[in-house]
Amino acid sequence: MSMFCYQCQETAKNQGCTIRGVCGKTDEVSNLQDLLIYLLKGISVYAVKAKELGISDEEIGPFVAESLFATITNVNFDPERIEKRIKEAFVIREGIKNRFLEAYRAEKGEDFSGELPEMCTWYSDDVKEYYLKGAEISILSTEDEDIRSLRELLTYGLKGIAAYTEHAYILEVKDDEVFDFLVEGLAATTDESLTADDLVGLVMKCGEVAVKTMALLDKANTGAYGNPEPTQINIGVNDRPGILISGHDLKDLEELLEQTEGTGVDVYTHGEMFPANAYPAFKKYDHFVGNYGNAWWRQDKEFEKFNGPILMTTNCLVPPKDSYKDRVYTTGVVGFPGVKYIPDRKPGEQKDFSEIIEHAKKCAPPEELESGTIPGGFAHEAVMSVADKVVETVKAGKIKRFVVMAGCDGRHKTREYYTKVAEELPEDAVILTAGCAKYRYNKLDLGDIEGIPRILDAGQCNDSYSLVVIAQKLAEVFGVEDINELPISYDIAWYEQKAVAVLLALLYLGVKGIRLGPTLPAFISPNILKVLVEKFDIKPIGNVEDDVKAIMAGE
Ligand code: SF4
Ligand code: SF3
Repeated sequence: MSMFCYQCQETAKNQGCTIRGVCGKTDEVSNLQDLLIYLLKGISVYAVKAKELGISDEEIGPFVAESLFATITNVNFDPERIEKRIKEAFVIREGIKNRFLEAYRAEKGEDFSGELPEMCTWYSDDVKEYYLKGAEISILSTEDEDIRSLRELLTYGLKGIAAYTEHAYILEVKDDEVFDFLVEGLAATTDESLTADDLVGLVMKCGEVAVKTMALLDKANTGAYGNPEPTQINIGVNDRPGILISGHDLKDLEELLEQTEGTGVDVYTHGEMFPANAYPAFKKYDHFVGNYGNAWWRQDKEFEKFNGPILMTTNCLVPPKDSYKDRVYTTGVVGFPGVKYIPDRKPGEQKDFSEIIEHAKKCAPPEELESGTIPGGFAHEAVMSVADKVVETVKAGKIKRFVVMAGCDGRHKTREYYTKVAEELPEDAVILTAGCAKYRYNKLDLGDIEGIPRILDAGQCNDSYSLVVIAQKLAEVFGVEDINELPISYDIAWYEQKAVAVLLALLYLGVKGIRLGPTLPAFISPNILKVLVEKFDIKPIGNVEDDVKAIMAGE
């Protein structure tokens, strides 16, 4: 075994990737990422201790968030970029260590002599050692299967929170309590004295902070770009060259749209950038044509046909084929060896997209994949503006059930389940969705109920908060105290770690009876699964017919 990773739904044999990631991550990168997380934990141990003495370091929260984000599935495959982060982590760790030791001496009148875990002290400037150390301190070095399971569940939840908080931070919205929890949670994973119950408590707190972070991001996005509006989004193409932008970063899109205006180059979204087409701030651009293609995992075929350059702002990047690799650009936390990188914005300036724009001008227009429009833009504000009508329709028995089918899409054939559920649900059921899971059914013509579309798409996985707001609002208007009394069922598809954060958020809010698929996470041990089943009645997806029946019966 040369690596170990089981953080995503597509992990090998639903047990763990041990030689090379199914996602394409090499053992080298996997071990470097493990070492990076190890050092983030070392930083966090010092940060928690320093905070007890009233010391904080503004640099740590954003660095930890960005670094965790870089380790999410399909974000960064570039060993050099991870090595660079490891070196930065040593510097940051040294800084907080010294400040802590100084403050300790000042307060106690003596030097700190307590024990520290090895992630606080291990150092090397030899890159070859990084690889070896990463392999040595792998996830499997925690021997107790249940403790390992809880530590990883917490870590993956933190990765999801890190991504959301990073997106908000880019839009200059932050909450120090979220940054504090990132370090509190990471430090807790090093604490050998914590029991499984303690860790379950922290996992629940992770859900609480995930709700808070998603609310923060919602505020950041709507504050900057307005509330998404119900929009028929074009899925066809124009006859001019274009740039395809994917991932979740709206700030990158904003600046790209501004810089491409009047250049003769169009802009299209791919994958999780699709919902951007419903924001008033972006809709105003005539050269913002619409969405091209489907969910992330189909990019190898679709990028080939797009003909123009592609900008990957976050996950999910699939190792690019040679046929279009020279047209792929990464930015932010994304990286891939041999692929061009657009550096971060300097303070007070925009990112410089001139190279990708010039590249686009030399390319042929995109090949048409499909034509027509599909609806988007049903975030909380839009749904709430028709709340009266929704309530009326439910009370009249014309809507029997809402089915939350949010989450991720992925390659597994078993995900056809979600298409079939969407098709099989009776005509009085409405699907609430967010995330790239929607691509399994958002091009089906499911019609509407009294003008309310049967698929209400709240946006990116980052916008799952909208679904929480909608559920809470429905609870209010129906006068129910317990969210589980609402006619809402949850049939969630997961793939990467942001979905883990969303799942923990739902558990924290007390949602019971969630169906999770296409497989349960490999990192959940049998005992921890038992806890989740007992406390929250979580269940794996079953067959379509039985599940649809059970969902409609509120089971
Ligand atoms: Fe395997 Fe998923 Fe980890 Fe990639 S992210 S190495 S596919 S478990
Ligand atoms: Fe999709 Fe990667 Fe998760 Fe944002 S783009 S939902 S998988």
